[in-house]
Amino acid sequence: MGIGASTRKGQTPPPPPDVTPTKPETPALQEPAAQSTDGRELESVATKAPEVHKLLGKDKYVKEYGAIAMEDRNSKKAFQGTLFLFCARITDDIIFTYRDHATGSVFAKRFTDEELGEEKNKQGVRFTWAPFFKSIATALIKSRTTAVAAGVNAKTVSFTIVNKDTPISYPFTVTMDLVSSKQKPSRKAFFLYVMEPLSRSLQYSRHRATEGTKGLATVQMECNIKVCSAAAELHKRKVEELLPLIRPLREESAVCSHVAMTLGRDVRNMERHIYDQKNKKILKHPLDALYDEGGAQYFQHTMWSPEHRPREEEPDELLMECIRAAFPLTNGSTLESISNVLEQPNLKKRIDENGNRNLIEEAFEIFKGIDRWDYDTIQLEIITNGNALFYTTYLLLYKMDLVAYFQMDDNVVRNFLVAVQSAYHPNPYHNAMHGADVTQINYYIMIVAGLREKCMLSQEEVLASIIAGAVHDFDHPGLNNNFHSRTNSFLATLYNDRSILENHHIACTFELLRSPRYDIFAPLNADQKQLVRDTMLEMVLATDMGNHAKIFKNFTVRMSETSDWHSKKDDVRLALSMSIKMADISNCARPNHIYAEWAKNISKEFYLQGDAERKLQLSISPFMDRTKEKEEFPKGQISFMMYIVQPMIEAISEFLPSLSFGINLCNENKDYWRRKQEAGTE
Ligand code: 8BR
Ligand code: ZN
Repeated sequence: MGIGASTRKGQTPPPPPDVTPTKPETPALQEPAAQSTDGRELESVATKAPEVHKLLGKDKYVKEYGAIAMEDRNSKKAFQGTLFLFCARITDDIIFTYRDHATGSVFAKRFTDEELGEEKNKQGVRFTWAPFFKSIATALIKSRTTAVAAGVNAKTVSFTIVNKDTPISYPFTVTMDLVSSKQKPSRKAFFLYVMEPLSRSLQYSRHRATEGTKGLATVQMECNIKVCSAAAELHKRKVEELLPLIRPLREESAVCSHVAMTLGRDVRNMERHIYDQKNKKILKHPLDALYDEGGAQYFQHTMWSPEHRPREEEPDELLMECIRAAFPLTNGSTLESISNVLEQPNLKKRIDENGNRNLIEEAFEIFKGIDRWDYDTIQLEIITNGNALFYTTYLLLYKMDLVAYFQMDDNVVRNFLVAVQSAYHPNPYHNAMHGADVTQINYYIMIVAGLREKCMLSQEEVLASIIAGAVHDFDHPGLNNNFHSRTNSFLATLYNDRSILENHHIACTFELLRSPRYDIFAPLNADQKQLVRDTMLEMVLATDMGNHAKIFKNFTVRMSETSDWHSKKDDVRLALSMSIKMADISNCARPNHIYAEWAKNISKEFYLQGDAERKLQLSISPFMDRTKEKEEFPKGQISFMMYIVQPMIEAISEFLPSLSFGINLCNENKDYWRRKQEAGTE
């Protein structure tokens, strides 16, 4: 039986009762509906905001029925085709659809309220809306119209608009355009113009059959759920179709990014050497000056750590100004529209004169993703010549309006962020780009995923959390805590083998903050300073993976005991610690092309430590022996994900459910290594 069967005689809903208008009908629209375009796609339909319609009778005769479907009896053959009239979900547009049974072609015409008003006037229909809709609905229910070909790519249906109180009637014609055919099938069009009204029509019949037991709202909701799951299925299939095409391209692009990133780093190092040679002496970094005065001893972690002479980069003045112009987002502006500020006359002129438009535009494209889990730190690092940490943190401080709120000095903020960034060594993994990555994901968990609301964070805590992300691996030498302990390094002695590096990262940061040039917290009062400091200490120290089991257990116990995460300071700090810890290892739960890049980086760093251990005739730490890379590294990553990352993302998803997508991503990354292992054993 064809599609038209859903409205067989006997199951056809009865004609709607007469309307008794309670208020005068509005002839023209008060609020015009959004402009419709012929090629509207499912996605855009789904994201449009609902609108209040104003056409009297539309609810009753079109919307309430969901869909009125009729058979076209034009031909002698039964079920020649089916005509639907219904309101689109979300947009509430009125849609006429015709599906021809013989050819499978689908024709459709969509009207916004405004467009239908114009069409009604154009065709000279003088009646108000109620008789208009009633006449069309009745004609459809009683199969009193037919779809007639209007050329090859269109069908026309004609209605007679009557009003029982007057002898006059008006003709009204709708021409529907071809939207899907055998030659050019469109699954989306079929779904939107046939499946959706059909399932609504079925639901409506069910509602009639079970009247009294289920409300119409429930039936409509059930119908919408069905329609949405079918749409989701459609999208899933499309994604599955596209994935095999995208994967190799991503891999290729990852290789290019990696080369660009490594070359960028080498070039910057060369530049430093050339500069030093030319100047015959090494200029003192302000941090070194601080250490001369007896601060934490900067480069004394171990003689095995490669020499690092921080050089402060000059951030791009105009790019910073554009960031300040775009953030905080003001009423009505969205991340999508931030590039509009680049067209502000004063900025536009200077950008054009300065010649940095490409950099600024590209950076702004990346900034649009600041609220996304796949924010492109790697690309930002490449295009800004190694300044991803600076710009990401600078942007976040302005986006969260913290600079204005705490009356921070913009120059001090710059000095501080430049110094923090330059304190990161050009290690393969623990470099400034990792700092940027952790800052953004920690921000994501706090602001986008909802930790701030759940813990009712104060502005001081938000500030502390952002800065904690930025500084959390400050001056990391690329060798881990265990190496420091085993080699009796200066820092191991200083911190008594307890969270050696983490103590160093945060101690150096506060050492830097002692100087007015860098003291971004100077405007805060004593209590605020204490709160920021305590929060930062707790967060950065929590990144020591040596304390992972303890912190994780603490968190799961508190999860089982309480749902109030804001009343006790310890709970707030625990939640923030989990956030930065998750961010620190989040690369394993990021899209595979991002994860693969970080995995490559961490393996390089592991092998450099392994080389140092070999030279020292120490036993080589697990997963750090480059001669065993092929068999050990995938295993190590799989175990790390299974025993550390996966439980972490699962626990944090229970805490903030919107993060649960990370579980699948982590599984995909595990599968990535399993696939590689299988390929290796074939
Ligand atoms: P840090 O970044 O603070 O060092 O903490 C993360 C630690 O987890 C790394 O130093 C490393 O020992 C371990 N790790 C492993 Br194993 N694989 C990792 C990965 N893919 N990403 C991040 N950390 C990883
Ligand atoms: Zn880290």
